[in-house]
Amino acid sequence: MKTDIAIIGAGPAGMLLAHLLSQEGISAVVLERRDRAYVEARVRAGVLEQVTVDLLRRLGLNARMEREGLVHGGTNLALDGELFHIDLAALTGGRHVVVYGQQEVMKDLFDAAPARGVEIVWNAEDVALHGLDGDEPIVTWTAQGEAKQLACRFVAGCDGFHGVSRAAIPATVLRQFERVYPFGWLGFLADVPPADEELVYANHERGFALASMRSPTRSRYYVQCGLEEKLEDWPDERFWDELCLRLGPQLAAKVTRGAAFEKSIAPLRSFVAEPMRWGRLFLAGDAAHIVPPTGAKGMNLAASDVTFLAEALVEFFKSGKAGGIEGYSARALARVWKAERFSWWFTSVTHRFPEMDGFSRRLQMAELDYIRQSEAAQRSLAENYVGLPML
Ligand code: RFL
Ligand code: PHB
Repeated sequence: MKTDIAIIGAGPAGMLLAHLLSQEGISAVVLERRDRAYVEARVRAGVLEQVTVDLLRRLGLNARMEREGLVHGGTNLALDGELFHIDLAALTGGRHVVVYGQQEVMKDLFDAAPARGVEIVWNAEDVALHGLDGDEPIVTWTAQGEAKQLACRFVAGCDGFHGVSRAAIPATVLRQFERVYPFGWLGFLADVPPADEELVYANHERGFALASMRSPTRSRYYVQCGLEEKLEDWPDERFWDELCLRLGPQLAAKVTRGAAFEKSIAPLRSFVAEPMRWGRLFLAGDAAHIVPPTGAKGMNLAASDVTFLAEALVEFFKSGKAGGIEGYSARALARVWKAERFSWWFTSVTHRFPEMDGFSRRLQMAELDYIRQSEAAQRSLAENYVGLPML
């Protein structure tokens, strides 16, 4: 087998890149370790930045998102139960976010793949990358015990945090920067109407809580939890009680309880690998960086990375110029680090840290109170939340 770009991983980064390249007539094959049902069932991101919405429009994969996505021109913060509104649209010259689940984005990307000639190899086991520092990389894998290989011009490592691509960069070249947070998020998905029309990020003395949604009839809620906690420790009633306590009485009165059909615990981490290119290998999305979910940036960064990468590859294949390819890592990292900063900051002001003393707690309260009172502070939050420009 032969192709221009071998893409490792059929998550948002890999599939968006495959569609972008196919639109420009550049051939690509996506190699995915799991099957489609598994990838589609993973409950993850919920909020799309303008950049991601624009990308789906450019690809002509926006019909269902326009129909079913919920446009949010504002969001809310809560401090010990007291709510205040951040008018994202007014503060950013009319920008907004769209609530449309990652699962729905993936379904749209997979559904459109066959008609657009986007080739996906499912259940590709033991993917390995070879010859990345030469001109003719090769990707090998096994399919039902049979050895396979793909010759290509470039490899796009879109295989997430636990993939093989980042590890193919020599340790002497790769630099990794990391913060691990001493807590996780316990997430609940239930078919009950959301408590509010918009999201609510709540800082409470007992810990962080988030009220989010997938549709007018499906709610997504999170509470901060300890890393040692297990799902068995959280029967539905305990979750709803804790959530309501942290959201405060005003919002709790509007919470509809119901059976959760998905529950998960995700640890929080900030991570960046530099550079995002080595030889003929490019990293994009979670393969290169992780943000804590507080800023809702993970999937959106995957979308901005592959937008930059597709631009560089198109330039190379259409005009033979390598400038875009050589500049990809620096260009992507400049945007990534700003999202890292925002996600770290938003996590720091909304969560309870185990080592927190009275002084740190009061600084946190003062910072949130400052945001409530200062339009300048609200604007800074809003412009980061809706997504910084693609420079
Ligand atoms: P993915 O989605 O992890 O996809 C990588 C794919 O590569 C495959 N793979 C391999 N394939 C072949 N060979 C190998 N050796 C392979 N190893 C792995 C995997 O099976 C998988 O299919 O990475 P990608 O494409 O970079 O996309 C990143 C996003 O999925 C992620 O950043 C977001 O989900 C993060 N995130 C959020 N992002 C947002 O933009 N907005 C949000 O509101 C938001 N909320 C969240 C989140 C992530 C969460 N969790 C569960 C970590 C909320 C949560 C709770
Ligand atoms: C979600 O709905 O899953 C979600 C929303 C906002 C976040 C993180 C997750 O910041």
